[in-house]
Amino acid sequence: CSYFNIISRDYKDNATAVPWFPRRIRDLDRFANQILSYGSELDADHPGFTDPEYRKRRKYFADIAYNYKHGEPLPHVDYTKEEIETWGIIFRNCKIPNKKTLLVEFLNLTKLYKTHACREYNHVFPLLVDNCGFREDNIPQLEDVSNFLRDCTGFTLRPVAGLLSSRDFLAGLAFRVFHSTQYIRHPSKPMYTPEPDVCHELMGHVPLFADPAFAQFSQEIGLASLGAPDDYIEKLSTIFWFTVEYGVCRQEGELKAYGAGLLSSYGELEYCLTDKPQLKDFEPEVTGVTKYPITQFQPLYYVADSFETAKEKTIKFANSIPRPFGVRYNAYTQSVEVLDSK
Ligand code: NLE
Ligand code: FE2
Repeated sequence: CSYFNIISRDYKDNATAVPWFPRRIRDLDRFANQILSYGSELDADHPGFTDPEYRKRRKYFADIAYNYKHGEPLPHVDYTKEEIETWGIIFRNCKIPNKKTLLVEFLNLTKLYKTHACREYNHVFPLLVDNCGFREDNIPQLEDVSNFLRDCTGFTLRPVAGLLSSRDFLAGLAFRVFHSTQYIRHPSKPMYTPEPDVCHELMGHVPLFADPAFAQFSQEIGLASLGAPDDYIEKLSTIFWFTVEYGVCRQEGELKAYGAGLLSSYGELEYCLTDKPQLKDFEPEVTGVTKYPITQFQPLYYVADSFETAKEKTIKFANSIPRPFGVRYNAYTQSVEVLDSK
């Protein structure tokens, strides 16, 4: 077909060519071959670096994701007793040793959601308990969760073998596809990890992708990224960071968390609504060029009025991206249509 006339895959050799992007949902299969680092390669400061069992497990998860093809059921995983325990700690009864009194405090992440999570999150979470096996003693299967999301908003999950480039990761969102890890964090550090894991995906991202307005907002970021120049990919992934990962919103005059990195971390969820971090209104132009740390609590959060206004602002920003064409998603064929002008 004539799809690829204007789009060159080896754009790096040709500064004026439009970077390649997926046009059909099964084109996402190509990303598996171009991951930046394989999921079993751990840095020396990773808590699992010196744990051979953990590394073996990470290799197992990376391999099943690497071999996954669009349309297949998501691989079923039998989680070990220890892995389910780690999940349980995060899901419920987080034990945090209090250094001052030397007592062990029993905290409850799912309790914290009532006061700290946005309305949409609290609406969906009980549905996940009822339909997808969200329980303290069970790590939900990605296949069940993906089917649930498909029913709600058409979002689906794909397992990912390692770190994707921002360009590839964002492109998935254009198809309402979310690349999800399936391994779990190392048991020595349950309260906060800088790296995504299945707890972060399931407790953080999944509930929001079941919300229609949020799903649409996420897809807009993805569509804006297709064929965009590198500096705009950087801005879009920064916008993603300050919204989908670490977004805070105002609801009935109160601040609430909707970012997945907050909702999967007891420590940061509590911290983000204290008076310690700085708050600014979400404005894509400004937000998109803000620097942020990736291994500690965020010093600054951007506040959105609603997912609708965040979406409108993002669409406006997307229109400023220099691209010689427009894009439109065709949900019937699960493909991206390229329009002559924007
Ligand atoms: N800090 C989050 C957590 O501990 O669940 C993960 C963030 C991944 C971007
Ligand atoms: Fe994430």
